[in-house]
Amino acid sequence: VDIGASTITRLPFATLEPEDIAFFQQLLPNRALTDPDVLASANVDWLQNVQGLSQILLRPQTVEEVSLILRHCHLRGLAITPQGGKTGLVGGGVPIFDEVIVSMALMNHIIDFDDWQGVLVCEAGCILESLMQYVEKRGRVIPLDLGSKGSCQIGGVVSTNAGGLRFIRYGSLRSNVLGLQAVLADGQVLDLMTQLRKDNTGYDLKQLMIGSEGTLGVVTSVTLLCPPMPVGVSLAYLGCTGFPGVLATLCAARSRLGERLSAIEFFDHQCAHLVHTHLGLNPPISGEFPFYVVVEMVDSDSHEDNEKISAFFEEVMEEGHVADGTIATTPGKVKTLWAYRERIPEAILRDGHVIKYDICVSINMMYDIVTATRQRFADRIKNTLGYGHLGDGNLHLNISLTTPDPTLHSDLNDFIYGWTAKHRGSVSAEHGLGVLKRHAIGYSKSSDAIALMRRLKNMMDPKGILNPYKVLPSEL
Ligand code: S2G
Ligand code: ZN
Repeated sequence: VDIGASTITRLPFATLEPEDIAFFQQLLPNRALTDPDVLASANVDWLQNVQGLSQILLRPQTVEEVSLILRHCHLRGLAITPQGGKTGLVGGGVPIFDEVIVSMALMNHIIDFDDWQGVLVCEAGCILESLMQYVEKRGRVIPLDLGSKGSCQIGGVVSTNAGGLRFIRYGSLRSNVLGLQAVLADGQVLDLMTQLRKDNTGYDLKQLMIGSEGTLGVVTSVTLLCPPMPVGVSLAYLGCTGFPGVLATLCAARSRLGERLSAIEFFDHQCAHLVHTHLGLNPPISGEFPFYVVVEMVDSDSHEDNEKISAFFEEVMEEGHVADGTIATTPGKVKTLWAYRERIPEAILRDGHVIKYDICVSINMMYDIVTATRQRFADRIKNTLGYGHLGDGNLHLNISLTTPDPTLHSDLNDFIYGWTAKHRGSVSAEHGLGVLKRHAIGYSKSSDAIALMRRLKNMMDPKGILNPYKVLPSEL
């Protein structure tokens, strides 16, 4: 099959036989689905970039069932695709051919919550937004926030090592996931569930599962450290006349707001225009600017918020970094203003066929590639958009086309990945590699590193049945 800019050939895995279906239906009564409508949805990713051919969707409810599924598939040589909320952006959560889909959706129970430490223990299929609601009732927050919170699952975001809007304050899932349980390729259950902040006994095996996108094991449960919920949240929505003003605003936020800074995002005029055009959101400030910055701060004292964020706003205005802006200090207005940033991906999807780049480079140069791409491909693309997590140097460069164009996609890959490699950046900052970006891994990792990853994969999954065609560039 042709996917993105490359062609993939099915590997010699077994094919599903009636005996396999009988086994699965006996193991999972009414939860081993072969209905074509159910499969039609399960086989395609959110961005509609990847369309698999799976003939069966399994919905286990317990880790024992996941273990027996993998044990059977391993013995038979059947490939599997673990599936969470299917909100991934690189085709990691859907089959490429007829892999058996193992959905975690029914494993959505909260197992425990330790009030003393703020540690949540839950199954992999829990939806992020429901976990947010659960812990916030207990005075805690989930240390990540994604636009897809309404449907992404904790097992999927951990397997992807997603970043999101709160990364600058709470750091990576690699530090906030304290433990996990996963089922290995042969069905063995690896129990690394711990609620301890510190455990330095041997190799940190959970880190193999975090970010490996279901290719080394199927995550079935997670233990997550949840920081205290801030009382006061306020947000500034700012218009800047140039990218130097964006960078100066970041510096001012860091020095003026310090540890209270909980998020700082930017987006360009093109993003703001599409959010207005395609989603009908009227701009919150008058006047149009080349760039916008959203700054969120949190505090334990809601009274102080207004003073702090207002002083910050006055400073960046006086310094000339910001030309206009507005401040929100009530939860409702904060949520309204976040929509201008959070819904950019949704707006872009309505602009045509979208090609997404998720790169990390030094913050001061992160917009250079947007300008360079816009100029170099002006006559071949509809819109070039730049937005992302300013504080992390994580740019989302999105290109909309009137129709898909594999040649153009390949030219864009060469140009953008080449630029990223030249500036020693990462060709995937938070979305993972999946199937769409696995061939780009060499722009950010040495051939020795990739060879070691391959040896690790072959040791953990000798038959290669776990989420094949993903993450690593080839099965050889
Ligand atoms: C973001 C969400 C997904 C996308 O908005 O920060 O990571 O479409 C993205 O890029
Ligand atoms: Zn992002």
